[in-house]
This record gives sequence, structure tokens and C-alpha cells, in this order.
Amino acid sequence: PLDLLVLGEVMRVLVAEPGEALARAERFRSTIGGAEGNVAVGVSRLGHRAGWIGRVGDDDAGSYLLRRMRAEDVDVSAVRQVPGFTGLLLRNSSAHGAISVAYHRAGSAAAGVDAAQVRAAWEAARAACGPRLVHVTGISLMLSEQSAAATRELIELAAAAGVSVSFDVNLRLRLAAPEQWRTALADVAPRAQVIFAGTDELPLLPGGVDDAGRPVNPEQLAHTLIAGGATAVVCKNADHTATVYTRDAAHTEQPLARQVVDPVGAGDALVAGYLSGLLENQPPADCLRRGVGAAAFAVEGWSDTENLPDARELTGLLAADGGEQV
Ligand code: KDG
Repeated sequence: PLDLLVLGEVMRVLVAEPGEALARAERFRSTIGGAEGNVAVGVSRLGHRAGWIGRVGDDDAGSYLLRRMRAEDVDVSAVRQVPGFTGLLLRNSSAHGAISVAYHRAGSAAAGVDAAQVRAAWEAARAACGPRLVHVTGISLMLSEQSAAATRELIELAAAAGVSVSFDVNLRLRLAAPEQWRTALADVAPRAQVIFAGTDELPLLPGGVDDAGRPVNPEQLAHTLIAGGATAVVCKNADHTATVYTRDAAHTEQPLARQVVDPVGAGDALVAGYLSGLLENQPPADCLRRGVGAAAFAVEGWSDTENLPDARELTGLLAADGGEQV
């Protein structure tokens, strides 16, 4: 049965050779990307069954994505290949410098995902005794009206069935202005049980600023979200540590990467590691440790997903770091 169900846009991603500026790059490596798909791949590699709800175009890139996701053992039975084009992302690659991203996704096939498709996918997943967990992000709220409605529908269906919802803000200012994000997040974030956010994203969450408009501290915000129904709030801190806040505790983990090759995808890997822990009924601190472990693998590779660990590799890293076996 399906353990995790994600909804989102998976794109073909072309990454310039390391150190080459996008404006001058001549050679690119092809891979897959898109936050929610990355999480599905990460969870699948860690040994759990992940399914993806989405759309790809009836072009070569759409076939490429389906083939790659199938190869990762992600269930693509809820993915439709429809007339239209598949989203494309071009970016440079750099260990510590700025990453510039060019999207070619406005009006892509993925933006047409709708609530009816979600209902059909949900029924199929329930018939197969799943899912145990749902993961969505703010990106899907900003791709189109239909995609936003599809995301809200999935959250509603999960809530009605008592299935936990994981939500990662994934702020992309290229997709919408901060005020639009604030409005969408006020509606959706309080319906999630596990919330992931970076330090820069916290002020956009409901309760994220005080009456004078100043950001409140992460712990205070986490407790506001927990009072509103979340069971855990995971903050990706600016110094690359990560903290999980629960009702009675806060636990911080240091980053574990030995050498950063390319930081893109670290957040998604952290989510995948964390959710794999949840699926194994581990306590929040252990889930976070798995998350930072998976993130370390992600940043040691050039793409979002190529270097993501399997369960044995993750266990090895955490044991080598002196932690408990996962
Ligand atoms: O989290 C990594 C993502 O930034 C990347 O894969 C692309 O999801 C993506 C987006 O919409 O920016």
C-alpha cells in the first residue's frame, strides 16, 4: 500500500556545469526536479511507497519524467500525461555562490491538475489501503487556481480520513508576491500537522509577525502554530541547523555534510528524511536527525535527487556521526 502521497509539479531540470554562469553555460546535465517530487523520490529511496499526483505534457520531457519517477519506484498511477508542455527549469550549480533559476513553466501541463483528479487519486489510494501521510507545498498553491484547489482538496480529504498532512512553505517569490503568499498560507498552513519552513519564510506564516509587523521569534511562532493544531514545526535555520518544535520541546540538529557540492534540494531531502521517520513512528528528534542526514547526502551531489540515500546509507552516516541507529 501507498505510504505517502504528494501532489506537485515535477519538471525537467537542466543544470549547468559546476561554476558556469547560466548566461555562458554551454553544457547542461538533465535531471528531474520539483519540490514535492523530490520528496517522493527521497521517501521511496528510504524504503517507503510514495505516490505522486500530477500532470506532465505529451512531449518528450513528460515521458522523461514518467520514466525517471518510475525508475525511482514512485507510484505514477495518479499522473496524467495530457496535451501541453512539461515544465522546464534551468539553473547553474555552485557550492556556495548564488544559484540562479530560470523557469519555463507558466501554463505547463502540471498547472492543470484539478480537484477531480485528486478525488480520483484519493479513492484509488484508499482502495489500496493508503496513504498514511500526505505532503504538499506552497508551490502548488501558486501555479494556478486549479492547482491551488487541488491542493486544498487533498488536504480536506486527508483531514476527513484522519491522515496527517505535511506542508512545506517553499516560498518562490517568482511565482507570486509576498502578500499572495501570506493569504494562501493563512488558509492552508493551519490545516497541516507537520509544517516545514525556512527562517526567511516564517514571517509569512499566520502569526509570523507582531502587531507592528516585526517577525516574531521562531519558537513563539511554532507555539502559535501548534496551538492551532500542528503537532510539529520544523524550522530550517539560516545557519544551516534545523530545529523541530513540539508542544513541550525543541530539538536542534547540526548540518552533517562533509563537503557541499550543490545546496539545491537540501530542504526537500530534509522533508523526505523526516517523513520517513514519521512513517516508522519515530519521535520528532529522531525524524529530524534522519532529515539532516538525508540533506547531507543531497548537498554532496550536483542535483536535487541523484545523491539521495537509501536506508542503509542513511543509517551509516548517522551511526558514523555517533548517533543512534535509525
Ligand atoms: O526544492 C528544490 C526546488 O527548488 C526545485 O526542484 C524546483 O520545486 C522547484 C521550484 O518550483 O522552484
